[in-house]
Amino acid sequence: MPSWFDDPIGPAMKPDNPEAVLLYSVAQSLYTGRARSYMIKQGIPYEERAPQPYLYQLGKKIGRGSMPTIVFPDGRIIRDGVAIVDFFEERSGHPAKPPGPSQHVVSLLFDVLGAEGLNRPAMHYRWNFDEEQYDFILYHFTSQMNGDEELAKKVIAHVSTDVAPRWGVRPSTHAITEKLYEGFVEKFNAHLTLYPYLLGGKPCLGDFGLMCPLYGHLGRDPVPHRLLQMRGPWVHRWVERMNRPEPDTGEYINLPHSFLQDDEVPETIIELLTHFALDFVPETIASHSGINRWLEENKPAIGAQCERYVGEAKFDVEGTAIHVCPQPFRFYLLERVQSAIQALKGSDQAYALALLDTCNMTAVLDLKLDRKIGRANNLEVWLD
Ligand SMILES: N[C@@H](CCC(=O)N[C@@H](CS)C(=O)NCC(=O)O)C(=O)O
Repeated sequence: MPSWFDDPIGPAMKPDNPEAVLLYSVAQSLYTGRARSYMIKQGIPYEERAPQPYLYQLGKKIGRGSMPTIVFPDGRIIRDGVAIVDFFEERSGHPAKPPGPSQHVVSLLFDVLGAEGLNRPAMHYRWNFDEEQYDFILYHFTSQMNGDEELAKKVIAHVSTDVAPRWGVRPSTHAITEKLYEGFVEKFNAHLTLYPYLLGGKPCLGDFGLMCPLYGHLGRDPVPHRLLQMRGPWVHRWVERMNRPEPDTGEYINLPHSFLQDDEVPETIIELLTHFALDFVPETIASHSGINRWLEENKPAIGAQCERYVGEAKFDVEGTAIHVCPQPFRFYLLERVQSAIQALKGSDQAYALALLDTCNMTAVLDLKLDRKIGRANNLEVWLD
C-alpha cells in the first residue's frame, strides 16, 4: 500500500510514532485550536509539522492549502478543522456530543460562535498592538514561513492592512470590539467558576469550537493573553485545560467528568449566548443578505469552490457601523444548528426554541443561503 512518504508532496520526516497523524500547522493558527485540542482530549496521537512548503503544494494540487490539515499514515488527507473533528467524532461514537437535545443544539451553536463569533477580537488583538507584541508575532510568522523573515514581514503587513478589515477590524470599531470582548470574558469567566467546560465535566463540540479564537490568538498573543490573566483567570485556565489530555478539573471538587444531566443548560450559558447575540445576530443577518446578493449576481457553478469571503455586509452594533466581508463558512456551520433543531420532536423542540429565544438567537435560525454548501475533494463547494 502506498504511504504518504511516497507522495511527492509528502513530508520528509517520519513521525516518531508510526501510528501518529501529521498535523500541518503552527501554534498561532486560529482554526487549528479546535482540531489540536480535540486530538489531545481524545487521545489521538499526532505530531505537528511546519505547514510550509506542504500546504503551498497541497493548495496547488487541490485548490486550497489551509491550517489545520492532517495526513494519515496511509496518505489520506483531511483539510479543515471541522472535517477533522467530524471524522474522529464519527469514528469514535461522538464522545463530544452531549446527551440532551438542547445541550446538543447549544454545543453546535458554540461551535459556530467559536469559528465565527470572536474573529473580530481575535484579529483586533493580534494586529493593533504592534508596540507591545510585534516581535512575538514576527517570530511566529517567520516559523510559519520556513524561517524567511522578510516574507513573514510582508505577510504580516498584508494581513494586518488588507485582511483584518474584512473581519470588520477598523479604527472606528476598536472600541466596540473591545467592549464586546471584555463582556464575553466576564461572562465566560462567571460560567467557569461553576463548571470546567461549557456543559459540565467534559468538553463538548462547542468547547472545541471556542478554542479556535481562544488558543492561537486570544490565549497566546501577549496583549490578549495578559487580558485573560488579569480579567478572566478562569478562562485562562480553561484554555490550558483544553490542551491537556486529562480532564484537568482539580479545582472543581468531586465534579464528575461527564456532561450535566437532564439536558441542563446552565443560566450562565444563557447569559453568555445572550451576550454573543449582540453582534452575532446582526452580523449574520447582514452576511446572509450580502452572500445571497453575491450568489444572485455571480451564480457559481455546482461544485465550484465556495470562497472564504464573498460580497459585503454592513450592520450596526450599539451605534457603531461595522463593515465586513461575509464568510459562507458561517452558514455551513449554522446549518448544523438549524438541522439539529429541525430533527427534534414535540416538547424537546419547543424547549430548545424557547431557550434560544431567551438568548435572542431566534433570528438566525431561519437564515439559510440560497445555495447549499457541501464538501468535495477536501474543499467546501457550492451545491444547488
Ligand atoms: N474552515 C477552515 C479554515 C482554515 C483556515 O482558514 N486557516 C487559516 C489559518 S488559521 C489559513 O490557513 N489560511 C490560509 C488560507 O486559507 O489559504 C477550518 O476550520 O479549518
